[in-house]
Amino acid sequence: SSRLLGKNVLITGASSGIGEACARHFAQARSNLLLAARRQERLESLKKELESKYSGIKILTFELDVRNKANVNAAVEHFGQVDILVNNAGLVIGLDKLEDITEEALDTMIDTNVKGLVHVTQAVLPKMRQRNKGHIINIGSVAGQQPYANGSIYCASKAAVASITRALMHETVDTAIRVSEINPGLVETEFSVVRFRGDKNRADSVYKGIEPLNADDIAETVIFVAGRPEHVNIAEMLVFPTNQSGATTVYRKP
Ligand code: NDP
Ligand code: 8X3
Repeated sequence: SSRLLGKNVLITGASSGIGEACARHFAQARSNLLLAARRQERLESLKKELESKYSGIKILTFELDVRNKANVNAAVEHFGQVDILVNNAGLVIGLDKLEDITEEALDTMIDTNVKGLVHVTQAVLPKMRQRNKGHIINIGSVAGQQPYANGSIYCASKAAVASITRALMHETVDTAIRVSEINPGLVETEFSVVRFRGDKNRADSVYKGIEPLNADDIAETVIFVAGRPEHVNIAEMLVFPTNQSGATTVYRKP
């Protein structure tokens, strides 16, 4: 959409999966990219690739761990004006019963998916309020609407994202700032590899017998949401692969 031309788009978790695909799609729409993640070398090679493909767009990268508030503030300072924030950085660790979840996994999920999203939003929002302009797009999950066994903390973290998104929508209702949430079902990214701590075979089994969404499918929805006219806010979207109907209801070809 030409509405995205020249916009400054901050994408957290742009080093992989949905965030990386969002970077490609916003670049194609001639937006400027502000790319953040812990693995900065990946951001640098993405930047090189997209700069050579699309002339005239500006791309900045920043090594960011969203769990660290000072690091977040430094990133947002470095980036300058943010027109669109895609709060995408997030992860799940393990598929475990509540009593088996380690303190480290608990902290990692809550600190990244909830506190990290809050840190980035807090860093960006005051300037959006000053300008009375801006769009915050949060990546939630079907898991935030439908908790499933062995997913308690991840599901809770995404339920928190839903609550924060809706509360913020209320808090900005008297402004031109838009707040949106996109809730994907199964998307094949590095998500399950991270979940199973690098066990690629186990990760692959999550997508056996079903054609999952890919990162581009979700990036297309992000672009759609971001590209509506300023008086239109897509408040919420739930996006499934065709053979998924709920968090754990998936049809798999035998
Ligand atoms: P990936 O693992 O492919 O990407 C996750 C991204 O998050 C990476 O770029 C990673 O970058 C970044 N990230 C993780 N921790 C941090 C951190 N502390 N600070 C900064 N960046 C961080 O998974 P997806 O693309 O699938 O995940 C993106 C979002 O989509 C997540 O919020 C996830 O919960 C959500 N989602 C995914 C679904 C799926 O089925 N895949 C379904 C529904 C929602 P780095 O490691 O370099 O920091
Ligand atoms: C990711 C989807 O169902 O694996 O949010 O939790 S699920």
